[in-house]
Amino acid sequence: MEYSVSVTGVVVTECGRLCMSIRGCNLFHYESSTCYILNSPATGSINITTMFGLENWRESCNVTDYPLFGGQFCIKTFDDQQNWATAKNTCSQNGGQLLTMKSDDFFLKQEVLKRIIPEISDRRYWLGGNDKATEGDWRWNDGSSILLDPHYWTPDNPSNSGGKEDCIELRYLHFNDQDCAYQKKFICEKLKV
Ligand SMILES: [Ca+2]
Ligand SMILES: [Ca+2]
Repeated sequence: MEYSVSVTGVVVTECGRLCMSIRGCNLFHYESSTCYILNSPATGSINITTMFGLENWRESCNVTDYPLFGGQFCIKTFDDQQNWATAKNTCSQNGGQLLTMKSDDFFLKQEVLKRIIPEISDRRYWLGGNDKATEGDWRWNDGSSILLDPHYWTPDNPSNSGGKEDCIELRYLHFNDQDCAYQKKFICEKLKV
């Protein structure tokens, strides 16, 4: 595979951001602190294992059915539909948690999700954020704050429509606040061990 750019001494999230920032970049490979950018359109099907260098990163996420992405997190999508609280429990029962997309890994996870969620499907999945405790104070399930930055949210959200949107769904690969009672697909993650 031919790479048009390589940068050393970066972390994998910077590599993802670099790819995002380069027009035409749709592949990157990260290995040994070096970021390799493929700056041309891919043809045929995309092999995410090769794309993210996973052939070198088949490290344990405790269970084999959670693929490791970006060298640091393990993500699995669940296609059965559950309300937010049930989805949260299902992730816990699987030894993980509903997916977080914090500011230091948002763009990398967005890139991963762009590739593992089929384009034609309804890309709506529960994520692990809510403002149940205090309206408008958005928190991940570990208690950390979620910024009201338009880079992360879909336009005009969070909207708290109907006064009852307290859970975050992934929509168009961004955040939308939604009624926690709705049944949705969801995404769990495990941290690399
Ligand atoms: Ca709300
Ligand atoms: Ca909303």
